[in-house]
Amino acid sequence: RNLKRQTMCRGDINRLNAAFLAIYDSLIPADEEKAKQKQLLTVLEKLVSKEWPEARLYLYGSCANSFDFSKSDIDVCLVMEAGNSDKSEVLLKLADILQADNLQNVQALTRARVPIVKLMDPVTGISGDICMNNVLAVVNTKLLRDYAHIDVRLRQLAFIVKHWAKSRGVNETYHGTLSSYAYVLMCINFLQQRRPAILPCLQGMDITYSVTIDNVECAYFDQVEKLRDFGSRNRESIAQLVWAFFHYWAYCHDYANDVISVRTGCTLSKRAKDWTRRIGNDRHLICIEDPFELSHDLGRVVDKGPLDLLSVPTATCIHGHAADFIKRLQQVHSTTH
Ligand code: 3AT
Ligand code: MG
Repeated sequence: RNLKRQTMCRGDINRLNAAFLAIYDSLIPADEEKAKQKQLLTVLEKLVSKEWPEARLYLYGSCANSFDFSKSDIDVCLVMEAGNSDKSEVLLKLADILQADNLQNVQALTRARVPIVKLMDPVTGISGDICMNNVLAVVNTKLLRDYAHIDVRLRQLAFIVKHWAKSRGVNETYHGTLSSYAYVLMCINFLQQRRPAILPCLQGMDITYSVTIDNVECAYFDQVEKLRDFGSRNRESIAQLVWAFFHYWAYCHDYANDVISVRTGCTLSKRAKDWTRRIGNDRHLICIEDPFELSHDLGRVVDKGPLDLLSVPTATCIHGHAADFIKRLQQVHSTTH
């Protein structure tokens, strides 16, 4: 009987694996789409260098960290010495240049927390945002991309989690929920803590890459091609990991006292970071340390009553959805036995 039960369980896992991998495959952008993104970047580079020959453009965010879904917008960072002009002036000028070149829906949002110019390219159909001198984002993009190269299960898990978060409406910082960047960090931290570990802690290893940006030192081991076998002792499948991910964040993480920390590969105490009470709008209900800007809590945006979108606290919501999810898995399980 036990043997039969085990075989059935494996059957369930295989079915779930196939379902998750099908979702993952359906979300991966096609090669032509990546080529179009490069084509648009080249057009933008030409326009920018005519006005500012020293300026450079970098892709960052999901289009460059390998966690992008098909048909995503691109995030571009303009890096240049602004001289006497401030960011707003440069972005307004950039918006004029883009408009004159027939890019569409061009809009300079100079008062946003991260000022940007929005655009849509009628040739490739791709939309994007251009920010300025946000070099830390370019570097944290590289960190995420490097982690993704170590074990394919990170990309698979992050796709499923992002897909879940977007479908559930819990991936919108302006509605008091977490950013995609925060969810990917939760995936990395979770895989660092599996036993055997599936991901290492790159910032705890020998340093092979180091840059200092705005007085923040960003240093870690980036020769990830040498770590391709790192997770091979752990044979967990994507279905097991998705289940374990929700189980871990629903029942095992101590939200009241702990901080999620990819930099250390484990958790830190909120007390040590002094993230124990609300300061202004920063509530520190779910604490996620930025891997480089250590005073930056990516969970600080999480609200207790995420405005009109959700009527329950996000933390409870994440627990609730995960609990739902697990209940459903258990139902699948019991109906097949
Ligand atoms: P989507 O595919 O667009 O949902 P993404 O990976 O592009 O996901 P975001 O749109 O949340 O992620 O953010 C774009 C990039 O900006 C990702 C990261 O490099 C950087 N970033 C986002 N939020 C923060 C933050 N709070 N602190 C530092 N960098 C951030
Ligand atoms: Mg993005």
